Amino acid sequence: MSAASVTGKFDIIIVGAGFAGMYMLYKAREVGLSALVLETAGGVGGTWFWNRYPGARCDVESMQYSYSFCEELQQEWQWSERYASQPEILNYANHVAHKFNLFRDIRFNSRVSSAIFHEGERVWQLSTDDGEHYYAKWCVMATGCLSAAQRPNIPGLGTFKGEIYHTGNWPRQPIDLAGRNIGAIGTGSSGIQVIPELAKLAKHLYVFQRTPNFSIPARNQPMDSAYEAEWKQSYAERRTAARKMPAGILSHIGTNSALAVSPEDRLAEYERRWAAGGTGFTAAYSDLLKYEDANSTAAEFVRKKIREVVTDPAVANLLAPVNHPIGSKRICADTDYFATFNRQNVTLVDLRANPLQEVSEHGLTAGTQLYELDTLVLATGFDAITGALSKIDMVGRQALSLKEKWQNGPNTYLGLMTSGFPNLFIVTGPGSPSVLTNVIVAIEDNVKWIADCLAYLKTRGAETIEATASAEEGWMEHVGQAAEGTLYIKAKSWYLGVNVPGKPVVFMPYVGGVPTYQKICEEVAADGYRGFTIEVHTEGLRTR
Ligand code: N01
Repeated sequence: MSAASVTGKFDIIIVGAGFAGMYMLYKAREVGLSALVLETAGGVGGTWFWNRYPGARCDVESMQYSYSFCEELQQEWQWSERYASQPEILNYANHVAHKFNLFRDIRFNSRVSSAIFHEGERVWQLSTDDGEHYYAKWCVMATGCLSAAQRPNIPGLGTFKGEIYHTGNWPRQPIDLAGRNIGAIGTGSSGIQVIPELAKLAKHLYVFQRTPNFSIPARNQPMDSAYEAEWKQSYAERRTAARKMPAGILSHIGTNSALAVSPEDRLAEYERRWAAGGTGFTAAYSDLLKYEDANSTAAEFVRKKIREVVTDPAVANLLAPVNHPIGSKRICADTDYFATFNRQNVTLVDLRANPLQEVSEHGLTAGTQLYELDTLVLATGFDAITGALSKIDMVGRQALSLKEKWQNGPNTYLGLMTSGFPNLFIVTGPGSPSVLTNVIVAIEDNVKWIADCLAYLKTRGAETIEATASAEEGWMEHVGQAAEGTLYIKAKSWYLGVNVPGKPVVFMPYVGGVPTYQKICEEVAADGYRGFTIEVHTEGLRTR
């Protein structure tokens, strides 16, 4: 049956056809549920569907940034580079959707605008922008952590006569940026990837920087066939080993304190990691994200490297981050980012000294200077982790709205459910490790847990499952305490929501790491879903 001809009633509705939604659909079928996926975009891939900007690339190695649930899939797929580019990851997502026949249950171009729980019938009603209504007993929000692009509130932005592109919502059709005067705002992971590519195309590129970021060379390269073969020989074992690592990434994690080794040994280790490339740099020592004095050894090393690459000392100084510990904001991986500022056609504009005043018809004014531009690229990030959920008008029991419930910050139990919203699961929700990991590992673990839970509920004829308020309170306290013990809270980052005006400032991901989190989730399930209320319908009575 094609998605266009199905009726609006299902066992389960999944919102989002990114890596989380696709795997959830696969697992829901295994449980024997009728399922529909609703997706805003015109295709699968989630964040990799939208982030099509030049230079978009994953910073987790290809051999690891992929599904592990199917041996045949991981053996047959061939990655062409150490770090896969956006088009290749999108091809992979499409390959998976074809291989497992997922398309037939996905309805594209369907943005869910509301999700309402009807308490009497114990059913979720999901309504889309185009006026369709769908009903299901179970609902899974697979809406992604970095899927709600954040446009800055700059005076006059709407008056600009040139084109404006957001990296997180890049057009599908090719755009010609050659020979243009381009302005780029934002120097996070997206900015650091797009800026070197824009510089190659632009007549002149102006980079408007408010806060510099730490970035490590990616050292991307064509896939080494021997390396690929090594992985494929023992893929399953390697995936298991990766799940024993805090970030779910198989890597060399230093167990020493940065301060327990000699300065010479420390320097050698940083040099080795700098040469190897990639975000594993901050895993050199066990306390880099715990103590500022340990952290500053790594931060100073990177600042020195930036000063070595950038020829103009004043520009190098502006690019060297000093206002946050290295790794406390998501560390970036780049290809020639710092060297880009040696180009004649690139100018760095320091927005701290010359604050952004306005955008007008022909350009952007920072300080007192007008920069005339043809194109403006916004690499200004996302309303992360909760943004996609808060765009949906979600109403649970007793007309409780999620916006109201989360007005002081998101509350969940294990990141998987929120009390007052029965039968509604979240994949990589706030309070789970999500963005601090190889997110495909986090997705697979969450989805598998949800599918096992649904099978358990099905066997028992359960009507509802809901997190208890006390389990949720206890979990959020634990999530908060775990973050307090780290340097993550020392940076004004999107992890805390500070990049979105008016968003409550709360550290959203769980820093406990994949193994600890997964152990807790498994124990909760083994203990009959401790902390959840399960309602079973027996002979006309509902029991808990
Ligand atoms: O967003 P960001 P991103 N005026 O929030 C600036 C993942 N990702 O899209 O720091 C001027 O990090 C803002 O400045 P400041 C990855 O997890 C992964 O780059 O607020 N500037 C900052 O420089 C990443 O962390 C990959 O002072 C303004 C930038 O915009 C996450 O996505 C690739 C401004 C936003 O940086 C988000 O990264 C890409 C304003 N009004 C993304 N508003 C890979 O896998 C914002 N800024 C490699």
